[in-house]
Order: sequence, then structure tokens, then C-alpha cells
Amino acid sequence: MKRTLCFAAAALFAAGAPAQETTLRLVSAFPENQFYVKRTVEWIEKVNKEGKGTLQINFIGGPKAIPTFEVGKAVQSGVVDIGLSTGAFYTNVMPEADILKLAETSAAEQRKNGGYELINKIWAEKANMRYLAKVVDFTPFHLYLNRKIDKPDLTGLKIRITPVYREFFQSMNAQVMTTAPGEVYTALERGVIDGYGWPIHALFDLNWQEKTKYRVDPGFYNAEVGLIMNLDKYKALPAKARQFLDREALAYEKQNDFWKKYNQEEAQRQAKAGIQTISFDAATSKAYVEKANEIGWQNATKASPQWAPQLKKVLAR
Ligand code: 173
Repeated sequence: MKRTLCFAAAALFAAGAPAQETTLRLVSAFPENQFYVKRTVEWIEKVNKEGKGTLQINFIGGPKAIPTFEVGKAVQSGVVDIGLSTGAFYTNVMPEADILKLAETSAAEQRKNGGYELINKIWAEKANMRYLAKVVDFTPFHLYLNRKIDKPDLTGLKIRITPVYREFFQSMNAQVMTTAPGEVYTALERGVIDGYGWPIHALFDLNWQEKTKYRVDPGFYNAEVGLIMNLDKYKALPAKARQFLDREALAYEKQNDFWKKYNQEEAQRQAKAGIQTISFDAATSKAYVEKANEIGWQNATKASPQWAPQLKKVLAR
């Protein structure tokens, strides 16, 4: 009897602690048919395969489960564990979130220059969040239009925005309207808007090419899409599961070079679909991008006098 017990104890010890598998719920602020979500679902499949006995992720769905601009709050409060979102979608939790669009350094560089730690310090303090990884990088935003312009003047035009574009487009006299991605197609179809801000890619995911005549070049800012997690849940993970999640999130982030080639292909695909480019002369183009940046940082500093200057040190070049 004694020997059997001893044996059982030894076997337990050898196998480590009893299996303790954690399952996390993930929701996407982007529509389910968007490419970001497909990539994330593939990542989840890999995590679930490698994480058996340690960590599993359950994909709950997109904005039909939780509306785009509510995902941040759901992560903050722990209604869901992880969100796939962008800072512009959760400025209702923390205005700092939208500052990430101003990054000129890459996520890889931010891992090295203290940016990742700073972001996590701020996200923890202000939003009860852990910023797991940035999964879109090297991606400019553009202004897309259905009416031709010959200079950066949007007087009389109604443009769909998120906080990413608000002050910049307003500075060109646009009339702006905040809309979640899932509602832009209908707005275009009904002629409610004359254009919209959006990255260089992922237009086709939502069929917007059908309703888009022009893309204005150059692009500006740098689209940020990240995995954010409820901080209490993150801290409560068994160490093994937390390390596994950190590793898997980093592996996802490390795929970001993918976007460089993809974005070139997407620009070609837009041309083939008949989307014409509107370009300005060199001086006007330069001023356009500079103005975007200037307004971006001005607004960032106004929204967060405490953190914007520190973020600038790790995000700007
Ligand atoms: O335009 C948007 O909806 C937006 O803000 C965004 C941000 C990052 C990636 C894609 C879209």
C-alpha cells in the first residue's frame, strides 16, 4: 500500500501539476469576413493545437457578438478575455489608444526600444489591459473618394471616419461621420458619404471596391491592429499558460513583414478594379503627410498630456 502511494505520488510529480487548461474568449472588432479575422482564426487554430492541456482560445465572433466600438470596454471589464481591435475603436476606454497610429517605428523596434513596455504600462494603468501583440504593421491609411478633388480640400464632402482620421480630415474642411467598418458599404451604396478613410488594404474583404472611384495618394499614418487582453485575466493565468500565450502572440507579430508585399498587391488589385489614384504635386504631397502628422501629435498631446510625449519617444523616428 505504502509503495503504491509512493509510486502514485512520484508519477504525479513527474507529470508536473495536474493538467490545468485555461480557455480564453476572443472577440473581433472587425467584421468576420475581414482578412484580419481570417488570419487571427488561423493563429487561434495553431494556438489550440500547440496549447492542448495549457491554453485554448475560443473565437466568439465579430461585431455581431459585440459592436466594434464596444470591444475595448468588453476587454477592460472582462466580459471577454481578448479583443482583436485597433486603438481608434477604443478611445472610449483610453484616448491614448489612437496614438499608436502615429508609429513610425515598427512593432519589432518597439519591442527593443522600450515601446512595448511603455505601451503595456499605460494600457495597464488606464485600461486594465495587456497589449499582447501588434499584428498589422507597415500599412498606411488613405482617403478614398467618389468625387474628384485636385487639391487637399474636402469642403462640401461627407467623409466616413474613425478617430484615426477625424482631425486631419476636418482640417481639410470635411464633414465627418464616424462609422464602424461593417456599415460603410451601405453608407456608400446609399450615397450618404462621398468617401472614407481606410488602410491601403482590406477594401476587397468588404466589397468596397464596388462603390469606390478614387484613392488619394500618398497615404499617411500606420494602421495598428492589435490583440488586447483583460489584465486581471492575463495575470491570473498559470505561468506556463501566460508564457505560452506571450510566445504565440509574439510569433503572430513576427509575421508582420507579410504586409509589405501584400500592400503592394492590394494597390495593384485596386487599380485593376478601376479605382483611380488622385495625386498631388510633390510639395503638396509632402505638406499633406506633414500636416497629418502634425495634427496627429497635436491632438495626441491634447488628449494625453501625460503620455503622448513619452509615446512619441518610442513611436516617432
Ligand atoms: O478605418 C478604420 O476603421 C480604422 O480606424 C482602422 C484602423 C486599423 C485598421 C483598419 C481600420
